[in-house]
Amino acid sequence: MILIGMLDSPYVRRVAISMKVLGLEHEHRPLSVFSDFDQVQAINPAVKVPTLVTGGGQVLMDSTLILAYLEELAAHAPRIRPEPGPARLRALCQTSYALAACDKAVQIVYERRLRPQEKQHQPWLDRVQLQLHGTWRQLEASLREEAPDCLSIAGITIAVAWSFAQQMVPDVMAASDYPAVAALTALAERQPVFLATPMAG
Ligand SMILES: N[C@@H](CCC(=O)N[C@@H](CS)C(=O)NCC(=O)O)C(=O)O
Repeated sequence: MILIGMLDSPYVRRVAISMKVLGLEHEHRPLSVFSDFDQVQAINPAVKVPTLVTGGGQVLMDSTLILAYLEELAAHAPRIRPEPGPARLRALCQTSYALAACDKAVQIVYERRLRPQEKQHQPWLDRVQLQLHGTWRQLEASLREEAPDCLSIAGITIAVAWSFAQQMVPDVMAASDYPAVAALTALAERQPVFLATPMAG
């Protein structure tokens, strides 16, 4: 199996870390959807990462769909989500908010980096920032009730989303506003699988 995409993408990083937790051997090709556009396009015409090339050569994208497939492959490996029931639903809700936080932070990065300064639209940026803060507030409240294992899908996704936000839009997100999120992330980032899968890797 081949995982395509750079680890500065929170979606790629959540898959890469989960694959290590699940013990799934794979090759990682850290191609950029921007500077390696043609190479990614040759593998996946949608030019989206993460892209997984399966052992049989099929091309699968979207981190959530990739993880659903990988969890089936690794049926006997450590489980990275709770058993069906209330705990699983909580994990799904937390994961959905963490993914929304990734989407909103990525939108800010794209607006700032890909549009010329004079074409940036402040009302759009204001809206996205409002959504981003609402998302993190919801997650902070949820973690104060019950924080997930930092090596579960919910824990991995929250931690990569928060590290991404801290690195890419630090002016928008203050760690002191979201202490439970920051604490879970600090714990996660100390784990060997996180250390072996750095954003800059
Ligand atoms: N929902 C997707 C989002 C993936 C995504 O948007 N990846 C970005 C990189 S961070 C990408 O492929 N950007 C290129 C583009 O959208 O053109 C997932 O969970 O994998």
